[in-house]
Amino acid sequence: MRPLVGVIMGSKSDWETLRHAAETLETLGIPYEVRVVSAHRTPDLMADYAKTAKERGLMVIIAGAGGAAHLPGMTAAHTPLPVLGVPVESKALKGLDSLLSIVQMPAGIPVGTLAIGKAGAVNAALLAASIVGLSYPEVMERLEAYRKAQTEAVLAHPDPREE
Ligand code: RP5
Repeated sequence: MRPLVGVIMGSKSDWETLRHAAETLETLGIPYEVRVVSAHRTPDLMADYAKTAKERGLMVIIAGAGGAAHLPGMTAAHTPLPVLGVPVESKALKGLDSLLSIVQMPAGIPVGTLAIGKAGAVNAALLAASIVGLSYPEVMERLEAYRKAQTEAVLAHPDPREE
């Protein structure tokens, strides 16, 4: 099946974070593609990727970047698709720079911004599942099953000292 979610990142070094989004999409059986697309190093590729995303059938773009993280905002500027931004934890400022770069979009072009790092990557995929699930009931069912299993796992082990 053709990809419904595009997972892009500013650098190969972001994969360690974004792979958690990819793994979560796989768990939920959502077809996706993965690309390194840099706002700074490959600006033309970024514009082309974003401009053609909708006609290629993507429904959501997950964009992860670190530091002066322009990728999610610039991607959103070139497509009407929902863009979910994942701030990658940077060495110098621990990802606070990435977070503020992504979250502080001026009114007019939104980026749905998630938490810094792995939690943000996983949640971006879950949010993508909620969006895709509006058109694909089987995806919504798998998302609901994922959440039910998560609840049951917590309830099954109420004692935090348990090994
Ligand atoms: C950003 O610069 C990338 O998203 C990455 O998080 C950061 C560092 O990139 P590399 O120098 O590791 O390629 O554009």
